[in-house]
Amino acid sequence: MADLRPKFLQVYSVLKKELLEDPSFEFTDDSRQWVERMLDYNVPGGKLNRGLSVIDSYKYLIEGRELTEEEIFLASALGWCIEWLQAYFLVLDDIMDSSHTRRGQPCWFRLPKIGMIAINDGVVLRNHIPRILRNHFRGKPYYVDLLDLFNEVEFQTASGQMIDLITTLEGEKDLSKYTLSLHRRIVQYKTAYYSFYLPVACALLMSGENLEKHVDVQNILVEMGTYFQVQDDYLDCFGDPETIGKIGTDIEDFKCSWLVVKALEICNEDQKKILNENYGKPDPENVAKVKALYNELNLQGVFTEYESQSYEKLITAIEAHPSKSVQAVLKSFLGKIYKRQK
Ligand code: GPP
Ligand code: MG
Ligand code: MG
Ligand code: MG
Repeated sequence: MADLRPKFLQVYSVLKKELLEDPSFEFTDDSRQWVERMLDYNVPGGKLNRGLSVIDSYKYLIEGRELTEEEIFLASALGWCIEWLQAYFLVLDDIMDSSHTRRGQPCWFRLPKIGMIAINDGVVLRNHIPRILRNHFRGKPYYVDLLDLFNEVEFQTASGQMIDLITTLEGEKDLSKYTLSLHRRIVQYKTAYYSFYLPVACALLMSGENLEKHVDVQNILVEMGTYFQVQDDYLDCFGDPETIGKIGTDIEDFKCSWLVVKALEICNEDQKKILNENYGKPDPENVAKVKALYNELNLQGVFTEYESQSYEKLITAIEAHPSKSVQAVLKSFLGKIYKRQK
């Protein structure tokens, strides 16, 4: 498939320009510069997998003909809406998780003179999405469905983020509640819907499909998203910060990570004591003890096993789908994340 990235990046410039000339706000030079810098810092610097997947998926869905320039533009605009949504989530998530770096640079709120203005920047990023949709999709028959989809997915993500956060509350730190089923619930909501279902759902709407008829596709994508967040949890501890562009904080933050859930599943009583004494503390010595225990329990091996099993299960589920073009969409998505290092 031809490289979609250059065209996709051109569309970013068009959308940014429109937002910087938004007639609903009387920009001053200062405010325009603020928004432009904020967008360039937070929106386009990631892997762009979610955004590019909209165009990719749409191509498979219409099968057998070239996309028109208009279709490429519209699929890219939807892809960028997802990248905007992601930027909004990440700006806020990094504050909530006390993170330091993101995409190989300091988190936005860590920059001088940004601080808690980052919260409002997150709100601005979020509000850009319906403006992009209105500018380019208002006349389309699927406009209402698009708005509804973005609202629904944002609600699901915020709900997942809420469970992710309230399980770590000070005074209620209790590892006995960290089970695979709690982990599943958290990651399904905080990650899977917006990262996996949303791009494909956008492509389905653009190709005239009714989303209610594609619950089976949603189920497979939620499975894939769960696998993706398990990878994220794994990389938080075992990934190379240079490669993933961020420094892990899950152990310090007492997160219900897949790693701690697995550790609790297989550890003996002495090892459980080490976890209880060291998990969720900011001191590097405590963190090092948790990491040493993860190594002792061979969690890298446990993860490798999980990874190949998930892959097999997903491929089986995908190949059971009646439509070859839907299969192609899902396989292409899976291919992008299997054994990822970043
Ligand atoms: C990823 O969790 C989840 C999100 C980015 C959703 C945030 C949702 C909000 C409503 C703000 P994570 O903290 O494991 O991601 P990372 O490892 O990239 O920080
Ligand atoms: Mg985070
Ligand atoms: Mg988080
Ligand atoms: Mg993470």
